Amino acid sequence: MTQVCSIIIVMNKDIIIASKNIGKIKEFKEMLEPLGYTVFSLLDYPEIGEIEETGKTFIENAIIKASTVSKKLNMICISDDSGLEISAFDGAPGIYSSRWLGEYTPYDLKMNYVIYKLENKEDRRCSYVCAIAVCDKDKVLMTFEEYCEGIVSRELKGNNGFGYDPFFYYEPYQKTIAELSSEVKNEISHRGKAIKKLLEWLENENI
Ligand code: ITT
Repeated sequence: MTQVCSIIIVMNKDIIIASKNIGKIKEFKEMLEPLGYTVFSLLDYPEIGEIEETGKTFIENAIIKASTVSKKLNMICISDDSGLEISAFDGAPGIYSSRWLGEYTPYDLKMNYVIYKLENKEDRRCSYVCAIAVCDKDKVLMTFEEYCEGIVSRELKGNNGFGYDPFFYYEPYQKTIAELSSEVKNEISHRGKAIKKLLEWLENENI
């Protein structure tokens, strides 16, 4: 049965990302669709409800999401669990990044709160983490984890990207990630780097 599912994926190059996050899905599509993959997400499967992220690490949560959806759809699934780590906050919000300070609190408010808290702090380092898991039901086929290092800027800048991008200052380009084009973000970001590894793996596996 598993082999039959794999064959379907080989022929169609269909990929399902176990995510409802529009920003993430857009980045997966930007990187995978030019190479002939058709990317589906949980937005195409509203019947799959909330998945509880009970893991203690990005990788654990990525595996929970990919394996849960793989079992429900009976096909290989890919997931992304990611977040922001702020050095002066001992790595918070980390795996809680999306719900931190309230699930429905606008990101502008969350970022301005951080800027206020770091006002007199010297250590403004932060990093993005992205864990990707590929699962065939309970079987973990592969995991990747990648990072992007930055500093928390003193003001919000830029309208591209999503989430914390307007205050994530990427020193090599002297811009926030929200000021970078999506092409540049996909080159340097935690997710872009993890998706590149995923692509190599998919090609090697002939998926
Ligand atoms: P799914 O579980 O449905 O994928 P989610 O948003 O809940 O959606 P996560 O639990 O992985 O996913 O949380 C990721 C959060 O980390 C995301 O909502 C942002 O707050 C932050 N984040 C991750 N990558 C980011 C990026 O590239 N730019 C800005 N913020 C990012």
